[in-house]
Amino acid sequence: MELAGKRVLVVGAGKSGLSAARFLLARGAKVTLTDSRDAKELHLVCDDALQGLRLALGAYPDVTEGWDFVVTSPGVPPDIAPLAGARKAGIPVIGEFELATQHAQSPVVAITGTNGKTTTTALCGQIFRDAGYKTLVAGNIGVPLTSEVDGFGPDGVIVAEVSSFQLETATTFHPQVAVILNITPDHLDRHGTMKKYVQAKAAIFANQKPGDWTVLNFDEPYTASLAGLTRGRVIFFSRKHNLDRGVFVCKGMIVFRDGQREWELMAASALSLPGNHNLENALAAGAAAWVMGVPLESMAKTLTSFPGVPHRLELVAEIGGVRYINDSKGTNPDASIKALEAYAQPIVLIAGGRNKGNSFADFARLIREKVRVMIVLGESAGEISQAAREAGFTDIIQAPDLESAVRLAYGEARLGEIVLLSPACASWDMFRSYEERGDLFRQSVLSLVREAG
Ligand code: UMA
Repeated sequence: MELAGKRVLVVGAGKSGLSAARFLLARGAKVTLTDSRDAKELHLVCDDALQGLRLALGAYPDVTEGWDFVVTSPGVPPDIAPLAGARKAGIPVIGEFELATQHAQSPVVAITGTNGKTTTTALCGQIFRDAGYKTLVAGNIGVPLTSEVDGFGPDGVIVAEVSSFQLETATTFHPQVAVILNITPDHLDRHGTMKKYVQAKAAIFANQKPGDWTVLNFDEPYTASLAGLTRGRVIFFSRKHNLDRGVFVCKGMIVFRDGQREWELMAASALSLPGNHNLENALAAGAAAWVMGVPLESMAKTLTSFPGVPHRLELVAEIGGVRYINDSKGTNPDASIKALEAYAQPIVLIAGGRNKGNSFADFARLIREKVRVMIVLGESAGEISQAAREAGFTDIIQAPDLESAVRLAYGEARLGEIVLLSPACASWDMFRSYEERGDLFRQSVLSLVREAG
C-alpha cells in the first residue's frame, strides 16, 4: 500500500503505536498519535524519527472523518467507541502487526497459543539462525514488527510471535507457517467467550493457501479441532501419541515422520529447557523449521543448547542450596500450572497480580500437591488464597509488595527447595509489564545474593 500523503490516526502510544508512527512517517504519511492517557502519564519522548508527528493525547480526536485509515495497538480493545465509530464511518482499522506484515517481503513463521509462544518463537528463531538463515524475530515477543521489517528484504525468514489481540486486527496477514501451540482460557475479560478467543487464534491461518503449513497441537482438543478449518497443509505435533505424519515423542525419542519415512532426532531428555510444556514448545518449533527445510542435525544442536528466555522459568541465582526462578511471564493460571509441573522439588511460590477473568481452581489443586508455602500479593491475593484454602492448602502468607515477598520466601525456603515467582496473573495492578515485575524479582534476589556474601 502506498503510504505517502495518507492521513493516519495511530491509537495507543505504547511500543506498538510509537513504532507504527515511525514506520508511517518514514513513508511520508501524515500521522496523528492518540492515547487515552495524557502526556504527563505517558512520559513520551519524541526522537528524530517522530518528527512531524501530531499528538492528540488525553482524549481521542474525532475519528469519523479526516482519516484514510486507523492503526491500532494490540492492548486497545477493538470495540472501544472511537474504533467502532471509525469502522461505522467506513474508515479501515488495522493493527500495527497487520500494517507491518503488509510490508514484509520474507516468508513469515507465525506462532500463537495461550502459553509458550515467547519461548517457542525465540527457540524457533534460534533454530533458523543456527541453520544459517537470515532471521528476524519480532511481534508480541516485545519487538513491534514495524520497527524491524523495513529493509529486512525477501531473502530471510521472519519468526513472529502473534497474540490474539494482534490477530483480531489482522485482515490480510498471511503466514507461510502458522503455529498454534495450545488454547486454554485466557484474556476472557477482553474476548468475552472462549468461542471468540478460539476464533481470534484461528485467524492466524485465515488467509493461508493450500501450499502453506498449519502446525497444530494434536494433544490439545481446542487446537486439534481447528485442523478441519485451515486451507494449509496440517502438520501435528504430539507429546503423547505416535503420528503418521508429524513431530512426536516415541519411547523417549523425538521423531519426525513425513507419512512414509521417519527420523529420530534426539532423546527428549536431552532438551536444554525443563518441563513437558517446553518439550511441546520444542516439538512445535521443530515442526515449523522442518517444513521450511531446516536440516535436522542443525536443529538438534540448537535444541540441546538453547538457554531459554528471560522471565520464563529463568534461573536467577542459587542461595544456600535454594534455587530462585523468575517466571514473571506466568500471567495466567495455566502458565503457572506448567511452571509448577516443571519441578520435582518442594516449592515456595510467589503468586498474585491482576486476574484476567480466570478461575484459580486447577492451579490451587496443584498448589496443594507441589507447594510448601505460598506468598500472595497484589489485587488477586485474596482470590488465590481462597481458592487454595478450598483445595485444602493453608500455608499462605500475604506480602505487601514483591520485594517483601522475596524476603519472606528467603526466610521460608529450605535446602534443596525452589523459590518460584509465577504469579498466574497479569502484572498491571502493580507494574507496567511482566518484564518490570520480573526485573524487580531478579534485582531483589541478587541483593539477597550480595547480602549472603
Ligand atoms: N491505550 C489507549 N486506549 C485503550 C487502551 C490502551 O489509548 O483503550 C493506550 C495505553 O494508554 C498505552 C498504550 O495504549 O499508552 C499501550 O498499548 P499496548 O497495550 O498495545 O502496549 P504496547 O506497548 O504497544 O505493547 C504491545 C503488546 N501489549 C499488549 O498486547 C497488551 C506487547 O505484548 C508486545 O510485546 C508489544 O505490543 C510489541 O508487539 C505484551 C503482552 O502482555 C508482552 N501481550 C499479551 C500476552 O502476551 O498475553 C497479549
